[in-house]
Amino acid sequence: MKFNVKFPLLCFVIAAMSLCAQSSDSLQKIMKERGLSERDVLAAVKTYTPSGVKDQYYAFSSGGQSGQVIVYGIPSMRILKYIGVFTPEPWQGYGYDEESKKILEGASIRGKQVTWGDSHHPNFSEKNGEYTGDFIFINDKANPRTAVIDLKTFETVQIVSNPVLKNTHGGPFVTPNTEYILDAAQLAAPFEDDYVPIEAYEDRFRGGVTLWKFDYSKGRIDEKNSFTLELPPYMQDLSDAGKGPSYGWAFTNSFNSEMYTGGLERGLPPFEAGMSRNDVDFLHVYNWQTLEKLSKDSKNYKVINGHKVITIDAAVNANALFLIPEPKSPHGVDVTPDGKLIIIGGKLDSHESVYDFAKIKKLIDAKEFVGKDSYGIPILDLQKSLHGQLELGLGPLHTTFDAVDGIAYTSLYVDSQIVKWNYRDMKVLDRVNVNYNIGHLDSIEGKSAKPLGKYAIALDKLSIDRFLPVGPLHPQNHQLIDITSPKMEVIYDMPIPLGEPHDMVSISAKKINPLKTLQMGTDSRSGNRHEGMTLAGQERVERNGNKVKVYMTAIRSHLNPEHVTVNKDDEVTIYITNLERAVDETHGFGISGLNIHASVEPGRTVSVKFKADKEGVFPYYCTEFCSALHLEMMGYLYVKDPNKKYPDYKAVAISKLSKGDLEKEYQKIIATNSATDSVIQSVVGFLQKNKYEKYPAVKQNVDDAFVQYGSIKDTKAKADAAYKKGDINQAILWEMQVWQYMVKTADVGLRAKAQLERELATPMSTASKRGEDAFHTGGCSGCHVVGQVSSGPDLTGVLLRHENGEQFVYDFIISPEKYYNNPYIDAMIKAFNLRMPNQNMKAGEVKDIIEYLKWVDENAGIY
Ligand code: K7E
Ligand code: CUA
Repeated sequence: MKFNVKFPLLCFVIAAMSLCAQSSDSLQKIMKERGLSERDVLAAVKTYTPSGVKDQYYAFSSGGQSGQVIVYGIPSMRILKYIGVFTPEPWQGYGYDEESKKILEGASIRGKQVTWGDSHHPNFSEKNGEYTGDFIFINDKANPRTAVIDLKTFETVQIVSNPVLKNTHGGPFVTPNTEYILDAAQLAAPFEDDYVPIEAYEDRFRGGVTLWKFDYSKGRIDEKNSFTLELPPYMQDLSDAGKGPSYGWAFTNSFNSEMYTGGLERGLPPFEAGMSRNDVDFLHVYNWQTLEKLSKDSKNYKVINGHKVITIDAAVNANALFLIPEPKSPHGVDVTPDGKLIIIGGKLDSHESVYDFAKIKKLIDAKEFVGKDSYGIPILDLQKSLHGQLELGLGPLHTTFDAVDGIAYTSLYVDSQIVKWNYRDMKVLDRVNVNYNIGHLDSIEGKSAKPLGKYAIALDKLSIDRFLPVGPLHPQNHQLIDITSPKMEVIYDMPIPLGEPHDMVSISAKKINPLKTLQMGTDSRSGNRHEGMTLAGQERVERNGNKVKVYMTAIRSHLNPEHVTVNKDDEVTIYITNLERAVDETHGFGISGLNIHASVEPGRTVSVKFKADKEGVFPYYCTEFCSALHLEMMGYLYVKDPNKKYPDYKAVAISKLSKGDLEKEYQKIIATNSATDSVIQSVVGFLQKNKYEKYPAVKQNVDDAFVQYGSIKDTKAKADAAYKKGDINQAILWEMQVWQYMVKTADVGLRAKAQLERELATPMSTASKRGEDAFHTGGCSGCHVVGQVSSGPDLTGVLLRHENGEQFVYDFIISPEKYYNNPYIDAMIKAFNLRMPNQNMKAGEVKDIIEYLKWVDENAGIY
């Protein structure tokens, strides 16, 4: 393999990164120390994403046996979130708060709650075959369930369990306008829930594909209007929906057309031997639009477990179900972006088989069949259905597509490779080794009607020797591959330490627009207002018999109420509302020893419920480090036995200070509060003068600040009342609370002010924008903070402070050491105890920085 990047080019790359010439020496040094090749450095440049910079693409990967979905960014491969789906996830309170418990309980299998899932295939909602970025669907193979994740909140909002299939795999594959979500069976079993001996396999065991109707406007699966197509017990596998010319049709593989049932204990060869005996299995071809019509007339279906199952006969009679032989025990089936061809991974056959939908349709229309299977399903001729077959290597499994027409990437499980090939003229173009044993693979929006290409991601099953060893259970390996040039190149390895992800999908970040906070009082799982929404001042405890409801609020940095007393055996529900409006000010709520936890994001109302079956004192507290007083964000739940007598305790006097000392302390806090208030007033004045309400993001923060500020009046009244009564100690405590509100008001207010300043600032020229970057990357911001004196002086007005300012600043940045004896500079050095170092800046960079400083001055009135 050739790799022609020589030092000068690398130098150019580095120069383009606006590092100074000298840095290439240190780069060489680091490369040597770390044993990096030039190719490694290029790979790093392709994936490295500086602090604060966001990725271009989102990846949503299945979390395998963890039952979760893993979200990460491409190309940085930084993990962003694990979304709890089939499995409880404590951080998000998923499976611990009442709203999410309901979702998990809704996913019970025959009344039994299953707390793990084997998630395989995440897929996006689609419009015209293109990803919309509104929803992600994911299946659980082990316990046949399908989940809906709303990408406004990145939360699971629904899980449905399959009423007739006992094990599914070919799902959730989405039709081009998200009309239906396919969920195909894998391990055949009786539809009914009763016992059936294996001897009745051909009679009573069945495969099938469930078509879950999706109500896009509600964002939920409509179980009533969903149905299943009965299929022979051929062990169906992966599926895909047609699009374009194949719109309305869907395709499902199978691997046991032999209907072999094994039985080592009966002296028979195992499943694996009998299931791979025939040279071919069956590709199922069916028309979901016709099936939808059949589902409206009861003569076409049986109702099993309250669910419509369209019979094989009804589907065959309506010309909606056909079989085509496919090379033995295939795995993946992928419809090309244009919907014209269907690519089937050989698994036990070294070929990819490409079927031509136009040819299939012609055979169907002409009713040209080579026979019927034992269930009466017409079989089409393999050769007449094929566009072609191409030998790719050992164990071809899955395929994804490039932005360039005709280019596909296929994983080879046994060979541990990705093959790039052209499915139009059936030619292999390139291969790259991956580490090791790849299953699915993806390219950006690769399975949609409009793939973007750019990167491929290999989902490797084994990592073996790639990472620091962590015991006999090894992480999986996701490898990022640059596919922009003819030769594929692995540029990043990311261990996935959470289950075995089978598949993933990726999407342009522009298509994902999640909420940053919630509307006050929202139940995030339903999107509606929560019945337990509690605003400031509405906090209370209500009792009805032995049912106790606590309406609690959380705001930096206290929970209200802070003490809750209930009787033993009460049934307690606590509703918690986070009153914050500021982004990322999440509070958590945990009670010690009761297996209770909730995550309460700004605006959210969530509830927890438990039976207080043990007497005692149970501390509760906020579980997110939300502010400097986070540890103080706590309270106690007391569970009393109503039949027991408890001794009486008198509250102990808190303060041992003399009256005079108390008075001094009181005056001090009064002074602090009035000083803090004047800061707030100046911020408020600025915000109001500049019409903050016109800028939604700013308004959100200002509103939040006002919520904090609004609490001051009552608190202050309490302080004054206590002072009047002569309880100075109490007055001090209330004044301290006033100060807490003020600090939080000021905190959010200043954030809003900074935001507004940005909004109001004159637009930056390209040069000043470059200058700002150089200011940061060149190290200036290490000592200088614009608008503020820091380790170095504030640079606002620096161009005006000196005679011939621009020239002076330019010369000073280029060679500061020449000025160390200049009296003004010398005074500065003494004041800051620091000398401006030579940052080895380029002339162009310094000029840009001066443009940036001019922009700062233009906006200095605001800074
Ligand atoms: Cu090939 Cu479930 Cu799609 Cu595993 S599946 S790899
Ligand atoms: Cu709220 Cu910690």
